[in-house]
Amino acid sequence: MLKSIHVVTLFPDWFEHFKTLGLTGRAISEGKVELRCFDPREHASGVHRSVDDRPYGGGPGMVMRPEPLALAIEAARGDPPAVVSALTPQGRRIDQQSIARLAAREQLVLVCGRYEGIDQRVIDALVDEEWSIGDYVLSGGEPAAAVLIDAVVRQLPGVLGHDQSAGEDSFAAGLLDHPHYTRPDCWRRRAVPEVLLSGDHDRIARWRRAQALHRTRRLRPDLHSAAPAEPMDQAVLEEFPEEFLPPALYPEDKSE
Ligand code: 4HQ
Repeated sequence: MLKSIHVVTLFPDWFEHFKTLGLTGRAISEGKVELRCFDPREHASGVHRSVDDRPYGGGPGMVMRPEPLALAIEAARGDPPAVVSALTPQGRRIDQQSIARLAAREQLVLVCGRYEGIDQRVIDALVDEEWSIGDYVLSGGEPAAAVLIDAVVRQLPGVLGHDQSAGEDSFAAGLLDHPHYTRPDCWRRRAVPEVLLSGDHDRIARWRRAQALHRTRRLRPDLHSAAPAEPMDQAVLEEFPEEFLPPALYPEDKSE
């Protein structure tokens, strides 16, 4: 189970607030997981401590210089060396299954590139795997590392509240979540679905399962085909068929 996350970044400040906030912040302050940054600039020699240089072959932008980055990665991976993961657009797309596997490791070493990227020789020599958060271009790997860390840390035992559990997330079941509602029961003439006010917890669970199935089939047919079916699914879908009309508007509402 995950104990420590080492982030190689030219912007350790990026993680200063991040590591204090929300679920991740609590997990760290309670000592359930440790987050440390390793800054290549601390390994850069010379008065200018420069960490980037112009690309061989010409062209716009700069490339991260190999030696300061390599020294930071070597400090971060420790001895014996942990698996080193870089956040890059070439990487394998992260999904919930990969998050579960990453959360099962003892240590994560996450390398965040900046500028046009990392000298390929550092990737060849020191990076074991590459991960991407999606097909769009970031200006640095830091937001991608933060996404990975957030998703991984909420998997750790005791990080979610006792009545929640990462294993019961709709996504863990391969489906999108059902819709959520809170008070008031009528807001701007929109009512909360009647079943949620019924107090019948089995019926509520069946309604939620039906909504998750409807939503996933409509919005993400790819996920829907891959999701494991529950024995009750057919019955649940007959009890709660997809509604094409929005719920009726109430004549009056109780919103503030
Ligand atoms: N990067 N998923 C870092 C990304 C990216 C992504 C572009 C990585 C810039 C310097 N990382 N370089 N998408 O867009 O992980």
